[in-house]
Amino acid sequence: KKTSVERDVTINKSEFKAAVIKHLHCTLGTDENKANNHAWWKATCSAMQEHVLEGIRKTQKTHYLNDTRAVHYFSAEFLMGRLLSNNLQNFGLFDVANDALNELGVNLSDVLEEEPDMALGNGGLGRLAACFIDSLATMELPAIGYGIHYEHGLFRQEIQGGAQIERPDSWRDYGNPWEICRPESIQEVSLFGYVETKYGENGRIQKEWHPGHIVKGIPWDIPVVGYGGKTVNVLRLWQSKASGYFNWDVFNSGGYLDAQAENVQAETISKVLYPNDETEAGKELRLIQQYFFCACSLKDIIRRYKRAHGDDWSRFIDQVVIQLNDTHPAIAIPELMRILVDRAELDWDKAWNICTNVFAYTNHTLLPEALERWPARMLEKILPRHLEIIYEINHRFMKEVDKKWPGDNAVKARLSIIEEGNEKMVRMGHLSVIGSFAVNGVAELHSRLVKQNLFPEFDALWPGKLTNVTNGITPRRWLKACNPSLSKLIDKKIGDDWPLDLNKLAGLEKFATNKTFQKQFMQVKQQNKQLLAEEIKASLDIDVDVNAIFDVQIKRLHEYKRQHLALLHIMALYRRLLENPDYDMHPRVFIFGAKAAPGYKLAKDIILAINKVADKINNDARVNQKLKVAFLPNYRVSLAEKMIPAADVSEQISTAGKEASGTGNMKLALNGAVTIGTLDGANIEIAEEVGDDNIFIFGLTVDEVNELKASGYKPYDYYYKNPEIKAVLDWLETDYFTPGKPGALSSIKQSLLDHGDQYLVLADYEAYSKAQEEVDKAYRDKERWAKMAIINTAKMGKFTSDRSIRDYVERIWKLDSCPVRKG
Ligand code: 26M
Repeated sequence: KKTSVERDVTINKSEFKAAVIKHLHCTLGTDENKANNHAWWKATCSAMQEHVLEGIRKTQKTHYLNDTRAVHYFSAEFLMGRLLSNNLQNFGLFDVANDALNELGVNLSDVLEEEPDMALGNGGLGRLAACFIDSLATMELPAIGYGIHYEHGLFRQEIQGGAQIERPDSWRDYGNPWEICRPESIQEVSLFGYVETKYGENGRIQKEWHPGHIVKGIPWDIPVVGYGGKTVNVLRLWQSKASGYFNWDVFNSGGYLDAQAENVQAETISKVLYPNDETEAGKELRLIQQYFFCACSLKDIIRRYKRAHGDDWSRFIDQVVIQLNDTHPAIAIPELMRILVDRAELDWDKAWNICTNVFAYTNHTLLPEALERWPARMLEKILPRHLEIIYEINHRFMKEVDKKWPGDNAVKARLSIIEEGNEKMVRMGHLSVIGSFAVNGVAELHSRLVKQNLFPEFDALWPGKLTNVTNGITPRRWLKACNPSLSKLIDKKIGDDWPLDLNKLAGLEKFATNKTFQKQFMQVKQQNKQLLAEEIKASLDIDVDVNAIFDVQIKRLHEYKRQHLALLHIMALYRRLLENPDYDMHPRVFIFGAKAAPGYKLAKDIILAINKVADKINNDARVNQKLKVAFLPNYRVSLAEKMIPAADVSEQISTAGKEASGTGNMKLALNGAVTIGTLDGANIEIAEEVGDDNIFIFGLTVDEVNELKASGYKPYDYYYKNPEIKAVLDWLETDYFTPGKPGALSSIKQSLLDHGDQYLVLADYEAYSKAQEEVDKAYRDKERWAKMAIINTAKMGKFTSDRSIRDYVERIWKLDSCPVRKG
């Protein structure tokens, strides 16, 4: 059978078996008779790690010998998920491993389930970083990811009495077989202290930072195996440790701190991932985390550069580009200035020229509460020299602004890095735009809004700097690995090179109306629904009918994403069924997955409400043949991989203008789910690809949202005008869903009526409800639905992260690929 993927690693079943046994014996010190699935998992990882390490060595040697320009992807989050199945898949050894383990009496899928997710991210932004490094390795581009080696990733979610409880995530407790510690590359990072101003003999003012603390950064490398297994890049994550250095002069007035307490402080830096997404936390430790990984990573980059180029900085901008994943790593800009000006003693202008040719910045949100601002006082305490540098950057920038808009103080106030007010704040977005040569949004609409609303004057000042790169997802994980049945069907129909060239999926379109193919496609969907039904039974003890519509909403819980809009509609369906037992609807299962930030009260109340409503509906014999609700706890990458292949309907219902892109929308459509969604983020581009007949678009547009808000939006009008809205909101306040506890869910009603319904849930309700009726109607026409589902898969070519990376490479990074070959 022909395979179009050239592979670097060839190893047969018996060799694989021998390698696994060897590691069972020699790495784990156990044997075939004693080993449980966890031991088999570790032994299989170790067997793979031999190839992985060989791949890393060859890749690094090749990049070194070719003195390649490389992209350095700085991100506070990398949401990697599980690695074994991905690495097997990308080395082309999945079937070999499956057969080998089978002969040993071991089931590979059970073994894969042993692996804890690497959940070092909150959601979209972190998962995007993981998809991007997969594409970079697959496309054989010289690249490294830099981030934080959190001891605890995103919390594990438990549901108790319907409410979210957070438990620590301990992904490394029993050892991580993939990571490689690199003690030879340990770095030291300074914090706190004060700045001394000195006058050099040449009259040059010299600044010397006398730090109060120095911490060590220990690098751990996670392999990133490209598809085909040729290039293996790394993700380098920094762990903090005490260095033993403590400047008593600085702190002697602050009282006694014993050595052990200092260790605890230093090690706290990489302890835990902040679980906020889309809310700026403003905590000292968060700023220290950001600086810690940026400083370590810059030192690492400079050490590598100097090995090849010595003290000559002139080629730095040819060799190094740094992509800032949101503003979380923006402190790298003043840090590089500090290194160049204070340490390398370059003039300011030379140093600034280097900076502004090295950094590029991606914006991921317009939500004002998510835009990072740090109190100047906090920066002064933790990074006193950096604050001075930021002031200097701003001073020079203000002069540039004055040239363009002479005497215009209002524009200066708007553009300044420093926000004046009660407390002076440093705007990290402004610093990022000023310090970068390119700034991008993550979908067409979002990038337009970044230009028009967020940074309009920056766009006027530097035309062309603000641009768009639409997000993407890796089809290796999000179709080939997570949906093997569909992948094999596609292979048979159009060949197996689509994972490297996703536009090839367009070849499926001509089969969209073919009865046989429709049947095969929908049979695969049915199988995947069966698997998810078993998961739902096991985790929630709910029986669901695989002939029902599986309607899936999976994403972080946030008001702007409007899970509560879906909830109101579910309650309305329930009410319609109670009022009219013959109410005509195709059976439907609403399936949710969502974590709420621990401090986000309303988000947690929405989770509680979904679970309470689910409880009632699922146990109400009057309706539960037609309606079910399942909230699957602990939504994470590995659970997404089970939910996405089983979805019929994809819920993408954010308020227009609020979801920067969305990437779950792409994953679901790629797996043949039909979207019900607003004209927001990448939904717009998905609609362009699949065509209006193959998506259910509803609701207000960005312009209509703005007009409605400008004209004075009154949610009560909708409450009084629409009896269904009134009925379900009033219902929420009774004790029907929370027996004995009336009012337990009333915060949702309050937010929609008394607190102004910021995200226009009530304004979009009727349109959503109508669109859902259209979904119902379409699904009942089996052929129509099969055609829609197939076209969704066929038209997702644009949304491969390979295309996103190609955009970055050609338009921003200017990189060449570097083939890694045997030897
Ligand atoms: C901020 C401060 C303190 C702690 C955490 C944060 C923080 C962490 C993550 C803030 C925002 C974070 O992520 C934002 C995010 O995930 N944005 C999403 O990015 C995706 C990839 O571009 C888009 O598809 C989503 O639309 C966008 O919401």
